[in-house]
Amino acid sequence: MGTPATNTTDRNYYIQLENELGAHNYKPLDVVLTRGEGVWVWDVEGNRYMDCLSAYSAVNQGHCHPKIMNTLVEQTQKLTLTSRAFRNDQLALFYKDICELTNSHKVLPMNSGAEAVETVIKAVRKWGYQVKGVPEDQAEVIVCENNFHGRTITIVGFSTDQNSRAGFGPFTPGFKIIPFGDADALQSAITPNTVAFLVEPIQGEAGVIIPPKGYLQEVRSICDANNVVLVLDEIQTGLGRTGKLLAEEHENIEADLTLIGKALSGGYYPVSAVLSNKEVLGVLRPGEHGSTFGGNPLACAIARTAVKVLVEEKMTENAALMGEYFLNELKKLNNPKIKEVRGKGLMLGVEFLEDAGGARAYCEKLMHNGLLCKETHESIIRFAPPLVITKQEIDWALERIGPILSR
Ligand code: IF1
Repeated sequence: MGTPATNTTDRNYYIQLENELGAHNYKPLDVVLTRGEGVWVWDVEGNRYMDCLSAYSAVNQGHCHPKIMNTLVEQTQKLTLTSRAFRNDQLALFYKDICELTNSHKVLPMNSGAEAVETVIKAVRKWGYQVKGVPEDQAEVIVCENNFHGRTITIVGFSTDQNSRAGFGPFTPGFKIIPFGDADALQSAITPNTVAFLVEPIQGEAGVIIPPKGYLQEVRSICDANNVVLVLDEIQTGLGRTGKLLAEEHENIEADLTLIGKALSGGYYPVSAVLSNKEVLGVLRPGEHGSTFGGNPLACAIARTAVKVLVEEKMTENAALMGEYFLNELKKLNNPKIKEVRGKGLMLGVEFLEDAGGARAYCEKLMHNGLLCKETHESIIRFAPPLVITKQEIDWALERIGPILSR
């Protein structure tokens, strides 16, 4: 198959090449995108779609936000990567902006969300040995059923999703799994060797699972009473997605360590970070942790603008307002096959009954009507558009969702 002189508009050219040359670790919808702006994306054939996935909440600011792009172009022409063997003029400013924004007092920058999760596991284990007095190699971290924290061997080792873990053993020891949303289960699982509880404030991949009201407050008290570090994975729920800057704010608590990523760069660059407001990161001494790209000047410059526009353009407030409207309208869907409609801010899920024929079929139909979304666990459709969405754009989406999801 020869390469066409210019980018062909025939999506099948791209699909066949991907199928022939790429590993098949994804089953994407057969739409080949070439341009994005705000909530809209266009495919190679010129069709326009509303993006209701936002790259799993990495483009909260909307596709190709011009101010973030300008920062990327500007910084790219100055300095992109120095390694952490030397300092640069963007890292300290990134620390300052992020700490002021999130009321944190220490930051450890990484690249992917999974790297931030791995980093926090190393930090809490070392804190356990050096500060809490847990015997060497006995540290326990408690996680929840149906968690999603990334794809590394250690992380999938404590997943309860067979697709994520089957065939990848042997796994890292030192993790206990408890039901999500059950504070008593956390209390019962804690031992003198427990160093941390790692949990998503709302479980995204599990299907927008919102814990009972008061759960995070109970968890906060239990961790305080047992000298257990509370780690909230806000890589998907953070940075405005649920209508608060961090989802923990819905329950007026503060995690000891918070993980952010994805929208931290507005979709321009892999940037993640471990935020701390408890003395834990201090256990990491020079040479004990790091990464080639972690905290590079390009990543830091982009992240600074990405959070700046999030705040300046009141995207979090918009997510709360538009999310409530979107949720209330979705709840009006009149389809006996719908089991539940739920969400917080612009993190919404429509769950179908098992015998509804699967959420994927609905996603395919929505795609043919100009709306891109993704099913999770066969029976749930997630709706998570960029936080810049307007009421008019939500109405445009509802005009398409209504007829399709009501059948
Ligand atoms: C894929 C899922 C979502 C995350 C939370 C850590 C990470 C993620 C709460 C790791 C990443 C991504 C991974 C991506 C699809 C997407 C996803 F379907 F996989 F589970 F969003 F729900 N914590 N989630 O959601 O961050 O290393 O990817 O930067 O693996 O296909 P990452």
